[in-house]
Amino acid sequence: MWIDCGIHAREWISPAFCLIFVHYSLSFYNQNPDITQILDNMDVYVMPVMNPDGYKYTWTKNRMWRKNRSSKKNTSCIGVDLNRNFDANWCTIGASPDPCEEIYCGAFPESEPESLAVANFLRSHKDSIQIYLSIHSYSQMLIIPYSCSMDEAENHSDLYEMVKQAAENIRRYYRSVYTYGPGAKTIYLAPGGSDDWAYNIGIKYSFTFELQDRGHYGFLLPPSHIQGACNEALTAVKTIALKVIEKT
Ligand code: 0X9
Ligand code: ZN
Repeated sequence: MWIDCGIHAREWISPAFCLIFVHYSLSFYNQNPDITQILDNMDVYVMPVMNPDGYKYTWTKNRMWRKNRSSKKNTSCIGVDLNRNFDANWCTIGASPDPCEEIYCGAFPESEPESLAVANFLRSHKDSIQIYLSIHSYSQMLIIPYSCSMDEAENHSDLYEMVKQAAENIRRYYRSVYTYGPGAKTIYLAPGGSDDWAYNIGIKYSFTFELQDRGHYGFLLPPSHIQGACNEALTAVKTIALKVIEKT
């Protein structure tokens, strides 16, 4: 299983989730039966911050920055949306060729060092990685492919059942509502995303989670909400990982 956090700079709950996930794994292996079963059956790659320059910028200059911080000749606008820079219907409707836009797709697929590095790693490990998981915020959604087109994924019913069960577990344990479904139909058409790209290279259990909240604090989720938000996401990760283990 691969989990990345912090593709988008301002979504601070996301890097927090990666850290809490690692801490939980190290603390509760051999204590909690779910995480024990997961770690007994799979290796987990965790990338805590995919967009470190952007993330730093949100701490120092502009809390609402989304993209990376790359600069380009012929424009004073900075940054590429890393979640529009992957090779999945790259730069079609839902992304922008304008470097000044928040959803700028970059000069070509994998033009950015961050997306290129992740794509290279996943390409070289695709035969062993079964689950791709990307953590974002906010809106409380569990998203499955596709987001880059209105097509249905070939194993749609499998994926749909998994996110449905994950959302039900979150609801039961924490009384929080998460919606779920294919990205293009659940949020909006958004091509060039890492989840669709990973799915297309053969990682058939591919997900994007949008964590808390549903808009009250938005990206500015207060510290007191971090643990609760991450517990919900952890429930979803466990539900999905255990399902995949059961199938194999
Ligand atoms: O638009 C995005 O990249 C994600 N939403 S966010 O508010 N965190 O920016 C949704 C990503 C869903 N997946 C793809 N678009 N592939
Ligand atoms: Zn995001």
